[in-house]
Amino acid sequence: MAREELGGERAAGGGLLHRRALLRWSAVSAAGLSAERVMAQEGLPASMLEPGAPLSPRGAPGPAGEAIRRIVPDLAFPGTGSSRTPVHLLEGTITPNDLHFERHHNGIPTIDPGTFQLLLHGLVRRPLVFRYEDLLRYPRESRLLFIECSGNSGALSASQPVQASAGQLHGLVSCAEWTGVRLSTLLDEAGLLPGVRWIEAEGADAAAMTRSIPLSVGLDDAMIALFQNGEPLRPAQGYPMRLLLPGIEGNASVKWLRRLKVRAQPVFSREETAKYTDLRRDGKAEMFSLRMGVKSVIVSPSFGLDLGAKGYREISGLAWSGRGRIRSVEVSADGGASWAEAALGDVQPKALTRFRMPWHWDGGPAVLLSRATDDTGAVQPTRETWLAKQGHGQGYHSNAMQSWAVDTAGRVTHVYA
Ligand SMILES: Nc1nc2c(c(=O)[nH]1)N[C@H]1C(S)=C(S)[C@@H](COP(=O)(O)O)O[C@H]1N2
Ligand SMILES: [Mo]
Repeated sequence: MAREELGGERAAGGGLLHRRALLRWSAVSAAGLSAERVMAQEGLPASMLEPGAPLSPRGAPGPAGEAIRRIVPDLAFPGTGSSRTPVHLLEGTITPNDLHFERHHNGIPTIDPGTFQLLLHGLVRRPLVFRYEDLLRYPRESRLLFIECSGNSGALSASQPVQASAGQLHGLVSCAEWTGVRLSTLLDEAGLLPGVRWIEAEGADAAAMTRSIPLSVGLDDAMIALFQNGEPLRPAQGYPMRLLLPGIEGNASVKWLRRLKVRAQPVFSREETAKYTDLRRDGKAEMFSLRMGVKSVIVSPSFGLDLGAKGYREISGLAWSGRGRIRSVEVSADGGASWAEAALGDVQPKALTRFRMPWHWDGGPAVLLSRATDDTGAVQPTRETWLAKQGHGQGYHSNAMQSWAVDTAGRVTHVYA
């Protein structure tokens, strides 16, 4: 363990340091060995004494990577449910494809891209049919975008804080570089007729997932995604093609997309009436509350990732907004009494943003919280504010602030601050 000297000024209570704090790490290890003595005492490591492993056509994670797994529940119908991204075990903002969360309503269909077709019909001048290979010939764009299930963080509506990892609580969000064809390009080609307001999207899975998308969303930045982090979509993510609606609740990004019907009215399908609506206090339900709110979560430290020795640590987490870019993330180490602004990594609209906050843990109890603001000025609500709008038992679209308590032993638990 290296010793550090704090060159940065305190930015808020509980040991938060300025986000540009300069830390001067001492070059002396805990055992008091200097680098020269280590070099002199130990010969070359075994890895330098024989040739390494051969090349391979497809790489595999090393032991540390292999241990990072999606959180998969035990289900009666294993194809129907969701697996979560272990956000607390990952760094940066990009979710590796084999760790992207999954939400399937009736399993992953097997689809032959050679015969698969996307139909575009309804209130258009020319109905069109696209084969996969046709779409591959259209102009493409690539964008870093998150997908978040509107059921994500639903556990925050429980009366007692659920003791679970950040991945278990918030892992129905992932972020990838998606490449595909703008939906507006295809709509332009088909030619919209007057009176068009909605687009019905239907998946080719056994759930026949069907959603109505407002035309404004379809004409804005909606994409037919074909590639995910550089490779063709994974079957779990909708291969050969999916709708991808930046910033919109994940459910509407219909996977295995087989049909788009341009309409004057919404379909009022099961997934936009019985499900994915927001029951309010007055007993009415909001429908088509599609845009995901501004949100942040601290993933390190978090439940299951206890603190070791006191001293310097980085508090780090993820922030995102369905409305655009993250403008700022504030962090508190004293349960919300004082706040300091975190440093932000690369900030892209409707994508995950990494935030980092230097912290000197003095070994005392602390309550960690984060609060994001997006570029529309929207601020992440407290849990109380968020709950005040929800009808009984509602958990969709939870973007409330979440707190972790740290005790003197460094143990991290979920608390309602
Ligand atoms: N055809 C189809 N599309 C679908 C679903 C589905 O079950 N079938 N699930 C939806 C839900 S609820 C979510 S949150 C996202 C999840 O996308 P992912 O599995 O790629 O993470 O896909 C959406 N698209
Ligand atoms: Mo979802």
